[in-house]
Amino acid sequence: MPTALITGITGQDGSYLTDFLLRQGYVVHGLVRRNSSISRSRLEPLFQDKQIYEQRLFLHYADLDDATTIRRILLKTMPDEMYHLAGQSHVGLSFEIPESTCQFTAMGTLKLLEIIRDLEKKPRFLHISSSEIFGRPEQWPQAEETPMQPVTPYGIAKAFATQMVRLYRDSFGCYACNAICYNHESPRRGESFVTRKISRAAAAISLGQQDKVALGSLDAKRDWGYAPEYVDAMWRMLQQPEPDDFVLATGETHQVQDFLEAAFQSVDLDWRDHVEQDSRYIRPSDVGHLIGDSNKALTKLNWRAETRLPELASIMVRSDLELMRGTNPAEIAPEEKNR
Ligand code: GDR
Repeated sequence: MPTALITGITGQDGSYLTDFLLRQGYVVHGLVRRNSSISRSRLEPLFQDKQIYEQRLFLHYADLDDATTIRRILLKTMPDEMYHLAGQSHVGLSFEIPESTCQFTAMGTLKLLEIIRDLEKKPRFLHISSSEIFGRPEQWPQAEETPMQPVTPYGIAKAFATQMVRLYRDSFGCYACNAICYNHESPRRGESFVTRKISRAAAAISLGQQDKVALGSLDAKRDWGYAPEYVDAMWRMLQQPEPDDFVLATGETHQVQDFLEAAFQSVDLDWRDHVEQDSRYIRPSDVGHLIGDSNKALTKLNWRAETRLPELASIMVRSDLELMRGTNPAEIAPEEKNR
C-alpha cells in the first residue's frame, strides 16, 4: 500500500486529503500539534471507524519546529508522499503575529526540506503555496511564472517557502512541488474565514438565532473554489513523472458582496438587512486583483475546478443549517473561534 504523511491533517484540506487518500488505498500518517485538540476535529468520523483508525490512519504528535521528532517519524513511517499543509493560514492574523507566522510558514517549510534532503528514501513532497505570493500583481490572470509581489506577512512567508521548494528541487534533486492555491472553501472551512463566517451567519439568521454579522471589506475580490476538488489536484501533482509547480484556481473572481448575495439568497434573505461593517476586520494591507490561470493543471493534470460561487455558497449554507439543527453528524464544527 502506498504511504502518505500529511502535516496539518486536522485542517480543512488535511481532512479532505485524508478521505481522498484512504479511498485510493493509502496508509495515511498525520502530524498533529501537541496542543491541538483531535477530539471534535474534522477527522472525528474516521477516529470512530475501527477499520481505519490505527489500521490505515495514524497520528503522530509533532510541532513544525520539532525537527528531531519529525525526522524520527519520517524514518519510521518512510512515506512515499508527503503533503505539507500545516502553518498559520489566517492572512489577517498574520499582521498581529508576523513572527510566529514566518516561523511556522516559512522556516517550518525549510526545516522539512532540510530533513528530506538528508533522507536516503526521499518522499515526494508537496507544499501548499498560496495566491497571496502574487500580492498586487501586474499580470492577470496569474500563472506559475508570474513574479511574486506579496503584501502581507503571510504572503511573504509563503513566497519564501515557495522559493525554497524550487531551490531544493533544482539544486538538491528533491521531488518537491508547489500547489499555488487560490482560496478554496467548504463546509469544513475554519469559522474565521470570510466565506464560512457568511455561511454560518446566513444559516443562524434564517433560524432566528442571530440578526447581524460584522464584516470587513465587502469589495475585496477573490477566486473562490471548492476544497475537495483542490486536494484531488494535489494528489495528481505527486503522480507526475517530474516535479513541478501548478496554479490551482477557478479562473473567476468575485467580490465578498457576491458571496453574501449567493449565501443569503439561498435562504431567501437580503444580506443588506443583516451586515454591519467593522473596521477590526479591515487589514492594514490586502492583495489586489487575484485571479488564477490553471491552464497548466488542465493540460498536464487533466484537472479543472468545477464548482463555482453560487453553488459553493449554497453547499456551505446548507451544511451549516444542518449542523445547527443537529442533523449533519458527518461535518463536525471545527475548533477555530470567530474573529
Ligand atoms: P484570504 O481569506 O485572506 O484570502 O486567505 P479570508 O477568507 O480570510 O479573506 C478573504 C477576503 O475577505 C475580506 N473580509 C474578511 N475576511 C475575514 N477573514 N473576516 C471578515 O470578517 C472579513 N470581511 C471581509 C478580507 O479582507 C479578504 O480580502 C485565504 C487563506 O486560506 C490563506 O491561507 C490562503 O493562502 C488564501 O486564502 C489563498
